[in-house]
Amino acid sequence: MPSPGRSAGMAVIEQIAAHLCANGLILRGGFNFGRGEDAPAKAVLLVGHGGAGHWPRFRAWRAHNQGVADPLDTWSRQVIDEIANDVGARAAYPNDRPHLPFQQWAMRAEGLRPSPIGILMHSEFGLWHAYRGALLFDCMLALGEAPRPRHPCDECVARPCLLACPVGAFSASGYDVMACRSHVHGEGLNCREQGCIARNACPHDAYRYPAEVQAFHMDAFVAG
Ligand code: B12
Ligand code: SF4
Ligand code: SF4
Repeated sequence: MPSPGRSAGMAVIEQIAAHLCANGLILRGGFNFGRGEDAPAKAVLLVGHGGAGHWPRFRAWRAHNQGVADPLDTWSRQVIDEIANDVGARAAYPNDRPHLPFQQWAMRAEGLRPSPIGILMHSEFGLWHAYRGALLFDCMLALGEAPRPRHPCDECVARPCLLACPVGAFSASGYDVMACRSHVHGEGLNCREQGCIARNACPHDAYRYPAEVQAFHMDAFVAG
């Protein structure tokens, strides 16, 4: 447990990072909310994965938990709830309702910016990363300034991600969820089996999820 003082120390953050690492997850930065800001806590640390680093752990867990509903969310809750309990934080999840602004938090925590297709671009992981939860603290954390990483989209002139969707779901007016959904539910076998073609068109693909992981997420998208 962190001391009840004003600032949780680096030791707590290192303890969290080690516990996450043992589960294939990583700390995705954090920040202190501003004084007077409408916020659910005084500080937040984000938990997620870069590439599919979590997948072997999750798959091993799933082999012993067949038939569990929302398996990735359930596994994430088990791992992150336990850590939250150990360090005296509250856990929050991206699919909790009302939806918490995970992408806005990620922009503050790691200095990320959105790609033209909505997914946040990461200088190392490209479009291949996501958030599995957040740890909310009722005390300030000893955190430095957010990094200001390179934004690869700034240097990408061709923008193939915007051209690849077979139904033109991405345009200047945003992401056409209905067009995407009806294609994925209908003729879009490629999207269902191999993942979003627009996301896969990005050349920053060193951490691209394996086909099995992409198919898992598309199944969830179709079912949702
Ligand atoms: C609702 C939702 C959806 C909806 C609608 C998206 C939309 N039009 O906004 C649907 C079901 C369609 C969807 C789909 C996907 N989503 Co989604 N989604 C969410 C969810 C649960 C809530 C978004 C929200 O309303 N937040 C509340 C507002 C207040 O928070 P916010 O930070 O301001 O919200 C930002 C987003 O809405 C974003 N946004 C706007 N348009 C789009 C379009 C896309 C494609 C994305 C990814 C984001 C996005 O703009 C806001 C920026 O401030 C978030 C998790 C979360 N809690 O944020 C995930 C989240 C945004 N989704 C995510 C992902 C990866 C996807 C998919 C790419 C993956 C998938 N296969 O499921 C798909 C895209 C479809 C595809 N072609 O594959 C990730 C993004 C990670 C990242 N690297 O940025 C998140 C953060 C979940 C996570 N666990 O990490 N999603
Ligand atoms: S294709 Fe280019 S613009 Fe699109 S997400 Fe990748 S780097 Fe960014
Ligand atoms: S999943 Fe398929 S239809 Fe939906 S945005 Fe991606 S490429 Fe387009």
